[in-house]
Amino acid sequence: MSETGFRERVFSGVQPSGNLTLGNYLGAIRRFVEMQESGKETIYCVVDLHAITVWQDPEKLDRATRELTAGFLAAGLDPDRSILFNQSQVPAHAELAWIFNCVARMGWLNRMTQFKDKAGKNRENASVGLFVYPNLMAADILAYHATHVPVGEDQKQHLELTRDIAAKFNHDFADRIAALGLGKGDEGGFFPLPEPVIEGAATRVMSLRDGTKKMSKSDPSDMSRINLVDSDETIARKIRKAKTDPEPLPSEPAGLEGRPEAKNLVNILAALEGKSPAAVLAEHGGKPFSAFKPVLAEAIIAEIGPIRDRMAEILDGPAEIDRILAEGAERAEAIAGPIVDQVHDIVGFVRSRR
Ligand code: AQP
Repeated sequence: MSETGFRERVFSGVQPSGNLTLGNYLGAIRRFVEMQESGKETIYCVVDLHAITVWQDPEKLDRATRELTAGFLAAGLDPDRSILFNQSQVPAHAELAWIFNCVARMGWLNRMTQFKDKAGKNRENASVGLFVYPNLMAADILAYHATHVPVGEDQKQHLELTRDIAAKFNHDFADRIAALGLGKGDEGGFFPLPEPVIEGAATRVMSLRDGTKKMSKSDPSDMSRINLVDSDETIARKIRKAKTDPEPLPSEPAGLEGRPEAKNLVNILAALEGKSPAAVLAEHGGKPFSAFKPVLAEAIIAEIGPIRDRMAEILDGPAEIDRILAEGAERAEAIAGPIVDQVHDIVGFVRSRR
């Protein structure tokens, strides 16, 4: 139990919107695996409702969902220790998201930089779902009363919005929450204010083609990212061709300022080796990229190679993947269902079917 009166619970999700990248792995999934050891309850979700905020070919979405689940399992998530499921199998997410659509303010969503980045110049043609994506993310987290959310740096703003939604709900319905005896902790709120867990040297892995852009599954250039399914040869080639500058590596982190591509490659090696960027530079400072890149490629292959091979084995048994997702969805529903029922009571909906 945390000091806020809520049970410590971890929730996070990944979209089945393409092949998992090294960014998703270092920024999120590796942290998910570590958090299994934290003693907190861990819930991890393949967020297919989020994926369809941009067009997904239905013939490919089911495969992408199973592939991502295989990626979770291959990376070390254990369905006995964590709840693993796909979002659309648990109706509580969409239901609570609607209520949050009525709590969140237009002005809050207008400030979300991810919507601006993803909608780009074509804002008028973006789906309404893409605009309210952060409300669904808040519902994902708060439907479980989750207290900790491991994410990459890019999701920080959405986490802040989740806290704002939780605080506004707690405030707007404070009297009702108290009257129903549903408040927790010193503050007496119904929802916890969840903490982002953004740690390590690779909270924002950048594109291999442009060190100022995030590495992303949906980047049109495959050379911009390392996919978890890439062969050893492909990984080595992508790192060899990764954009850099002509200078050798500096011997201290200050020397990386203004060199986004160099900084990115150093951060990736630091994350893989569990070191600080300063320690990586103490070892490799002064080397040209022609000497550094093979070391980096080898470290990536050593980490990703076994996961890729295990993923392929797991994907040979799609029925087992579906079984794990179904069982996870039932366990998830058992937590989120009663919480969303209580939200209905708080809001004032009639629940005469109970
Ligand atoms: N480049 C990154 N570095 C560190 N962490 C990252 N994450 C994503 N990219 C990086 C983290 O991975 C988790 C899952 O992300 P997501 O699938 O929900 O969506 P996203 O953040 O929009 O990731 P992508 O790869 O860019 O997907 P697309 O291209 O489909 O939009 C999150 O915790 C995220 O922070």
